[in-house]
Amino acid sequence: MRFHSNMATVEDWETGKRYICKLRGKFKLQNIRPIVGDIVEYIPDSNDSGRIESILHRKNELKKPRIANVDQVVLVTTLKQPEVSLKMVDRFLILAEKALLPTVIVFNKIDLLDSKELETLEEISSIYSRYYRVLKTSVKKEIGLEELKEVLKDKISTMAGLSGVGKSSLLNSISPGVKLKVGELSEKLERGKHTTTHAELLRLEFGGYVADTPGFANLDISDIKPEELKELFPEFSEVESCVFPDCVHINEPGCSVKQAVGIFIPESRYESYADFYMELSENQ
Ligand SMILES: Nc1nc2c(ncn2[C@@H]2O[C@H](COP(=O)(O)OP(=O)(O)OP(=O)(O)O)[C@@H](O)[C@H]2O)c(=O)[nH]1
Ligand SMILES: [Mg+2]
Ligand SMILES: [Zn+2]
Repeated sequence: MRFHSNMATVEDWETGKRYICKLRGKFKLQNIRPIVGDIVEYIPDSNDSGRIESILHRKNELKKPRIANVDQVVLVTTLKQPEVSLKMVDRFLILAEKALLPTVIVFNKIDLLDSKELETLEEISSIYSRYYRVLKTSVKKEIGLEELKEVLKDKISTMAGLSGVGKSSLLNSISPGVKLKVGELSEKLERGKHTTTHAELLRLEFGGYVADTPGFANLDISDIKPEELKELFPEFSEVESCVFPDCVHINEPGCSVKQAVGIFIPESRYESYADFYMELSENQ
């Protein structure tokens, strides 16, 4: 469930009882470490302490936030306070696609938007809504919270998103018992202050688990191969085949993806693709 000063809080699968567990010395020797979300075998040694013996195979794993075995990711983002770029959203989405994790995109703080900005939000959400479930929420005005509960109910989920977008605030408002710490934004930069410092799985009163996680400032995509990138944009799979079967959709003639930009493929999504492709090719 969480780590605290090198001890892990383990929740028993059958009884729901929690144990503060030491890790086995051999984990350190083998350079392995359990992470939040891991399913482990443990031996209780007294009422509420014990020792983790082994870590079971992870069905999936994300690096940022660091978590294992979730059913889905809730990516929280904002147009204002902080202003999160679509490129950052797209960066996260390719990492989630690579981890084969379904992602729900939550645009939070919609109470801060005027009518013009709300129109912009509609346009942006239509970029994503064909392939991802999109929610619009406000903690302040209690908008979209029932829908978020429905998304989380009876699943194991993780929150993800930049610092200050309202991940902890959203969880406090749908499950008040969790009492998570929330932080102001820094005034000048309108950036979050990394209030949540550790990932922690929380049990939801209405069923399911969700991890609150520290906000990230950047996302490393360098583990992705340039040729593999096109597979991580679901909209590309809908267009006809390009003339060259190994087309990477950058400069090739007869490229169906490029022809579909602005029609089936939103421009900002293709721009992210081309940018990431360059970045990954340069790294290579
Ligand atoms: N206006 C408005 N402010 C919000 C909303 N949700 C959260 N906030 C504010 O945004 C600030 C940051 O919220 P947090 O919940 O701490 O953000 P976080 O994503 O958990 O941030 P980290 O833990 O640093 O990653 C707080 O001052 C919240 O009160 C919202 O819907 N509307
Ligand atoms: Mg937080
Ligand atoms: Zn192509």
